[in-house]
Amino acid sequence: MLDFTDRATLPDAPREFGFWSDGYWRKGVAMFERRSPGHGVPVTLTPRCTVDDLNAAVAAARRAFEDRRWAGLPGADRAAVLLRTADILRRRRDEIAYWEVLENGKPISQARGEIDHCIACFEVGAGAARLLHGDSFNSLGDGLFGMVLREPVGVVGLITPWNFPFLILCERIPFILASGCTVVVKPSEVTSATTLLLGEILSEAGAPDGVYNVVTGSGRTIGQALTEHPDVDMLSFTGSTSVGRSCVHAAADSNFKKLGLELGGKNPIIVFADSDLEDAADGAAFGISFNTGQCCVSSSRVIVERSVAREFEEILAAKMAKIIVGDPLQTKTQVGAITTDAQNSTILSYIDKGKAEGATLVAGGQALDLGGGQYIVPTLFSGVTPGMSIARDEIFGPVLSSFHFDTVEEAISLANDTVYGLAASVWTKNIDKALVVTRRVRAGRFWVNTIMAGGPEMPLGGFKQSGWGREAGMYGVEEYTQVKSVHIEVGKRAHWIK
Ligand code: TXE
Repeated sequence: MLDFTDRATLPDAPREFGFWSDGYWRKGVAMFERRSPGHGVPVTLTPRCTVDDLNAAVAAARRAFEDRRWAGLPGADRAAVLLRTADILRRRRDEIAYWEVLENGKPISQARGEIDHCIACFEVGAGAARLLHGDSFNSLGDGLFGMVLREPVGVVGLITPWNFPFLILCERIPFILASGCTVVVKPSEVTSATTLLLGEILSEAGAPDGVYNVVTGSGRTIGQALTEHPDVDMLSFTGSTSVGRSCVHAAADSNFKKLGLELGGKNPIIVFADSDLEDAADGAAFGISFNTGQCCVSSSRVIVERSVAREFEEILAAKMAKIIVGDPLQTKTQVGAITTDAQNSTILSYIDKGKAEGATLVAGGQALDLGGGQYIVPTLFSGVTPGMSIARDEIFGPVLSSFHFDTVEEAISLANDTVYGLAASVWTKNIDKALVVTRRVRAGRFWVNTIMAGGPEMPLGGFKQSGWGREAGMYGVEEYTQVKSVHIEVGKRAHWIK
């Protein structure tokens, strides 16, 4: 019996999972072995599903949608399922956090906090299920009445990444289900366990068979087949900008499925001289180190007013040196392991590029050997110029680049000098500067004197090449609907044929 409390240890043998389709666990034929990025030992076995498995899951989701076993229920009944799911998640919180840690490498205390956020997503989703409504037009004259109905889009395909396997899932599933849609999820092959566990949890909460299905496997086979599937009405994809682009092509070449895309970011944090520099440095250290910087909204570019740049960087470097990097199963750990070997190599190669291109290394800059697993110390580069690769590319690791500015215009222009537009933050005690920057920086999520704050009531998504559409809150649930204009004649028709 595994212990999921603060005494949690590694499993003796990897846990084997089936995949979840049409309300039941199904046995995989070939399996994928996942090693814990924090320890290097095998922790889970998940199925490498076939395209036939995917087709069967899409067919189950289609049946569950068309016979109205889910969409036909009152919103209150869908809400009840989502609220019961929140209750079960509360009960199984430490267990889900445990598998998340073993597959992803994030610290256990962070993972538990994320499950709390997921519970809130289900509660907000339940509210959305009850509040979702259309519109009416009583302004078309006495002879005509207009209604705008919101209807579920249908069968949704959901492709999720490895950085927040359960959190990204839960920022979408409650809203997909609230709208009345059914869903087939393809999680990242390296972090599928918690997405699979949600199948039995939703079933226990009363979701009818076929409403939520999970097909595991590689992006190139299962993911690609889902994006091309002619019987999937909408695809929500979170991952790299390059795969996001291939989703657009696949949608165009198949059935013009509706798309929601949350892609990369190179997010600025603007620090003015009049800010509380201690607060801003704490925000910047958190913004780049949280989840080892493997976060689409990581603040990876700090843009600081030149008059305080040296002082700010000293405070920031001192704070970064105090961050506790280590074993993700220890509750005191703040920064855990890098999730994949490929990502680890990418981050280390960008640290080398930063040095080679002439930036000054102020903090970190090296891997940490803990005798197993892969760790990188939070890193700060100063004197970064816009042409450098560490200035432009999404590194997706704990590597922060510092730029200096003299005027508000210069700060805004540096912040917008990226193809991305996911998130941004500004630190100042001057309300005018805060508002000017908030209005002018192009990003879907914005923080003033804070960072990565918020809840599932607020929409999330990006401008520019960071994606299309919004997830969470009422904006999120509406993405999974389409509107139908209904025109009702009142009284006797005025005849065309006299
Ligand atoms: O992402 P992929 P990767 C960025 C980040 C990172 C880079 C590469 O910069 O370094 O992407 O990470 C599935 N058709 N982000 O390679 O490949 C895949 O199985 C359909 C930012 O891991 O985009 C997984 O489930 N699906 C990001 C999901 O896509 C395909 C989070 C994401 O993997 C597919 C992750 C295909 N052809 C990475 N190929 C964020 N916005 O948070 C792969 N997949």
